[in-house]
Amino acid sequence: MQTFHQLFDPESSTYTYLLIDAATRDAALIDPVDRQFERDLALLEQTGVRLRWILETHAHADHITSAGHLAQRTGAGTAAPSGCEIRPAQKQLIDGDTVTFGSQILRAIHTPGHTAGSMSYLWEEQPADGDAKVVRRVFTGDALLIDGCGRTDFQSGDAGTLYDSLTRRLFTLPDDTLVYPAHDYKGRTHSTIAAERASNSRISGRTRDEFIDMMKNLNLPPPRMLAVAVPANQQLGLRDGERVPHGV
Ligand SMILES: N[C@@H](CCC(=O)N[C@@H](CS)C(=O)NCC(=O)O)C(=O)O
Ligand SMILES: [Fe+2]
Repeated sequence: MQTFHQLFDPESSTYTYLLIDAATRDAALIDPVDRQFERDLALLEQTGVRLRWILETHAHADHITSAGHLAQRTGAGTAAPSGCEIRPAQKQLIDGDTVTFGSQILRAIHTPGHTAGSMSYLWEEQPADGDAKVVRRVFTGDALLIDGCGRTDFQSGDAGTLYDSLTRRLFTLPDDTLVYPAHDYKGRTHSTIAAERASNSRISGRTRDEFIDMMKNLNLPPPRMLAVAVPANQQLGLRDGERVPHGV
């Protein structure tokens, strides 16, 4: 069966990822978007999986998550970086924590800089057939984007910290690690650590100070939903009085 699905929300250019353990049909979902709720439920039904965990890479500033409502509907657990103040999430992740679904393991790598809490998640997919090759994917949220990186000019952003996360944590992963970001604004789906280390136009060839200077001068307009999205996402998209199950 297909064990990996990459889904796209065109309005915010957000990628959502469904990861499946073929042996047990247990699954994990990363960064779901509220307006894609029905699409995601349909995919869960169509694939016949049991959703174990819904994970957030950070408190997004540009769209609202469906994590809370999907957890209510499916009974899945919710996991979020401990530094993101996403209080209703059942599992508050710190660096090195793991989340399991079937025989698969997702490992949290703290990659602050876009926001202080931001996490990347490493999945070394264990094949159902013991002889097949392990596929290594890292879900980088808005820390590392394809030929780019998350901005550092709002929330708890810090360019120097992002530089350290990129160069010391992500670029030290094996070359063939596939990079799957939370957004791409140009239709690209994925990259590799080797390619980003060699030619990411924001980072490669820049010293830490040069990177900080360049990030200070990006002058990007704020995301349209910034003021609404961050507080909503810190509640997993739940409204007053709504709760998520703590069942896993
Ligand atoms: N135009 C988008 C802004 C998107 C945006 O700022 N995205 C953030 C992620 S939350 C980012 O880090 N972008 C990196 C960049 O544009 O270089 C909106 O209004 O939502
Ligand atoms: Fe973001």
